[in-house]
Amino acid sequence: MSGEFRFSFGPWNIHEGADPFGPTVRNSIEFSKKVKLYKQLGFDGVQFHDDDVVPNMNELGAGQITSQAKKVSDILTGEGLVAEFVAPRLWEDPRTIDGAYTSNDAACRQYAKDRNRRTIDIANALNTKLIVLWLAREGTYIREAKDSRLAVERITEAINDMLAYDSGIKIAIEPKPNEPMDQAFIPTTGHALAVAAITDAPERVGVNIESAHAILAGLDPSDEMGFALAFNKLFTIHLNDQNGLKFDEDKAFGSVDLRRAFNQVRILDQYDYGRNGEFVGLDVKAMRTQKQEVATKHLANSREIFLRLLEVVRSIDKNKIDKLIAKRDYEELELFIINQLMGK
Ligand code: XLS
Ligand code: MG
Repeated sequence: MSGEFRFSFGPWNIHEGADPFGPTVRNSIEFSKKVKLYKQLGFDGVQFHDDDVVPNMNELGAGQITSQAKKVSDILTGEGLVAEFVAPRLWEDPRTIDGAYTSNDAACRQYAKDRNRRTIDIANALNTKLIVLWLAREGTYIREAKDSRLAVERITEAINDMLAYDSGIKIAIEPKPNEPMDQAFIPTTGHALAVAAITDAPERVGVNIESAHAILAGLDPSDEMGFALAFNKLFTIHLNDQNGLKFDEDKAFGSVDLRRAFNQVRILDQYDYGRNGEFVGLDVKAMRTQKQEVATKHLANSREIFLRLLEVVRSIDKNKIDKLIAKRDYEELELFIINQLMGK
């Protein structure tokens, strides 16, 4: 048994380098140029935010949005690429300042639902049935600002609205414990799957597990993946790395903790990830220090590290692991794993 791995990333992963304390340091690359880099870097799938596909979508009607999205679909086909998913960007518009689905303002909540529907239209135009929901502002800066029970009901209601709008779509909730909010309502895989269970179509709601988000929640990403796999809910993944509990760093996969990365690759391979068409998605950012001409290395490098770890995973003597587990000699097992990672 083994996984089958195809890789994807989003156009936002080729980034100008701005951070909250400084402006851009690299020129923007237009989508028509970015799209040409995918195959060169070893990728087959494109992840999208809705407005990566139709930038001015809030000014257009449904029909116009669909026809613009179809043009992007043709570009992908021309490059031999497929769209992996579309995610509604519900954190930049003035109507999402206080959250989208959990905003205290009914008109803003309605805006978010309407926007979801257009996101689904775009997904259909791109021939993908997967919608990712990163619930960016569904949380609080101060505890008293929102009712946490009502918030979960509102998130569920928004998801139900999407499920009813299109009976073919699947939704992958991407949990994250904080940033931009102080506290998020759906911080972990367990929370996301609990919400999935109370929706109108639980079998169509799963998760997108991002390594850095699990780490920010103090959890091990491979255990989060195992949890989702136990429920058949690992619809997609966002691999990256994270150095401790700080802002979301989106570092290259495996660049901080190789063993933690090894365990993610291991569980994915062990449980045949990708055999139902799932992608190995990356959500990585180039360091701000990277110059323009080398600002895509983080993508190719993350993929290379994944594939190198896959070789390590597949070359490991499983009998040896089983024997050490049977003897309960975990110190020896630890040294064995570390030696494998050190190429010994
Ligand atoms: C941010 C998220 C975002 C999603 C897509 O932390 O990772 O990039 O993956 O909306
Ligand atoms: Mg992500």
